[in-house]
Amino acid sequence: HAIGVFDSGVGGLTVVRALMDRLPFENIIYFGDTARVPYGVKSVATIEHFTQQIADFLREQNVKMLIIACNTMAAVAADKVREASPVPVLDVIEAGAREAAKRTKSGGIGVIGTPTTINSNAYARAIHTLEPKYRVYSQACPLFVPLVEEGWVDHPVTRMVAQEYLRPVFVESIDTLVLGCTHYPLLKPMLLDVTGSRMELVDSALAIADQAADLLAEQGLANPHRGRPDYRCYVTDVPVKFQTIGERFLGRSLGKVELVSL
Ligand code: DGN
Repeated sequence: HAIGVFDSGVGGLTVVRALMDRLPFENIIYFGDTARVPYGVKSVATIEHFTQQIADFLREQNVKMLIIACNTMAAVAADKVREASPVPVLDVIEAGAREAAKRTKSGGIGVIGTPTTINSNAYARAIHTLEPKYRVYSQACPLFVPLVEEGWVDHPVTRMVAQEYLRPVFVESIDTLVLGCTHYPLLKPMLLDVTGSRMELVDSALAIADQAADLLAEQGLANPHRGRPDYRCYVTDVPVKFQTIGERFLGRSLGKVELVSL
């Protein structure tokens, strides 16, 4: 059985990358809804509907665990997926919130993400469930997704945009910054430069890979075979530059990509 990972597009491959590194013997099935991305601007009802379709598709592949890699989907549809799932469901928001709560010393936590993720307030809710005293400061950074997809991860334009979003008043209120979007781990070096090297950057992809490893061990679900794992990638469209962008997110060759419709 495989771990099923899904996202609205290519971004969730940052989560797959973290899983491949952390759990090198696990089979992984990735689903990217590339025909309908971006989800960040759609209504809650539509996002819930799409999310459910993807979860159903992965369930039919007999996955042993579902990972919602997309912050936008996790923000609005995680509860619905959990209700309907016979297998454990992990999501990047819960994982990122837990990690941030563990790492902050001052109790000031910053969250950056797409407008839908930030407007949903899901990170603040998840952090406050863990520790009501923590102060959460949020900032939507809509320009980061296209800049990362353009490959401008170390570019003066992206640096200026980051300085604009992460103003001193925001940065000075926090000691921990949650990268609340699948695309942002690629901006880590620049964000550390802009926010100061002492800032704790929470990469939800790494956090969820640790959580997945713990859960597999706890529930005895880890793959007993220590052979070469099977990786499968399903998408609903193969857009221009999909291979190039996907490989940048995954940090290695994508392998075979299968086109499906839901
Ligand atoms: N994967 C989405 C997220 O983590 O919020 C970003 C891409 C999108 O749907 N705009």
